[in-house]
Amino acid sequence: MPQPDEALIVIDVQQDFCPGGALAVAGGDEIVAGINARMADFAVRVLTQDWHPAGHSSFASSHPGKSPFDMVEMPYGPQVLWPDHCVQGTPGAAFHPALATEPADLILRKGFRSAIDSYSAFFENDRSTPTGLEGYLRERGVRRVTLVGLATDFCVNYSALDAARLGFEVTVEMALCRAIDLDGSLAAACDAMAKAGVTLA
Ligand code: VGL
Ligand code: ZN
Repeated sequence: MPQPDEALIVIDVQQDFCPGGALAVAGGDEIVAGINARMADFAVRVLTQDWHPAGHSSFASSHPGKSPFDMVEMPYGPQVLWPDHCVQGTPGAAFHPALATEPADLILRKGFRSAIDSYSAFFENDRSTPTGLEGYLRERGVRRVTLVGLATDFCVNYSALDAARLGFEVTVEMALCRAIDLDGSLAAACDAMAKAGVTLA
C-alpha cells in the first residue's frame, strides 16, 4: 500500500543520458524497467527532465577554447562543462521511450535558464533559486522521498542533498541509479549523501 506521505522522484531518465546519447551514462537504460516497477509503490510520482535552451552556459560549446568536462568559474561557483545535451524539444531531451510517464503526477523541468545550470530538482546551481518542487511536495503532504535515476553523482546527488537540507527523509535506491563518475565524483557523492543523513539503499 503506498503511504500518502511518500514520493518517488525519478531524475532525468532521458535519451541523452542513456547509451547512444550526447552525455551517455554507462548502463543508463538498465534502470528503466526497475523504475517502472517501483512507481505503483508511491502515492506521489515526479519525473524530472533536464531541459536546456540551445547555447546553454553549461555547454562547453558556449565557451571558446574549452572542452567537455573542463571546469569553469561561474558567478555562482565552479561548473563542469558538458557536451551539448537535453536541448529543449530535441530527441535527446525526451524521456527514455520505455520509461512509464503516464503514472507521473508532475513532470518538472529544470536547467531552462541560459545563465545557470540546475542539477538539483529543488534548486538551481546557485543553491538558492527554487524550482518549486519543495512547495509542490509540501502541499501534497509529502515527508519522505525516494530518488532514482541519472546521474547518481550529479543530479541525483544534488537533489538528495537539497531534499535532506529541506527536512525531507531521503532514500536513494542505488540499484536504480547510474553514475557519470568523473575523477572520483561517485565516491564523493556517496560520502556527501551519507554525511547528510541520506539512506543509500
Ligand atoms: C546531469 C550533467 C548535466 C544529470 C544533467 O542529470 O546528472 N548531469 N546535466
Ligand atoms: Zn544538464
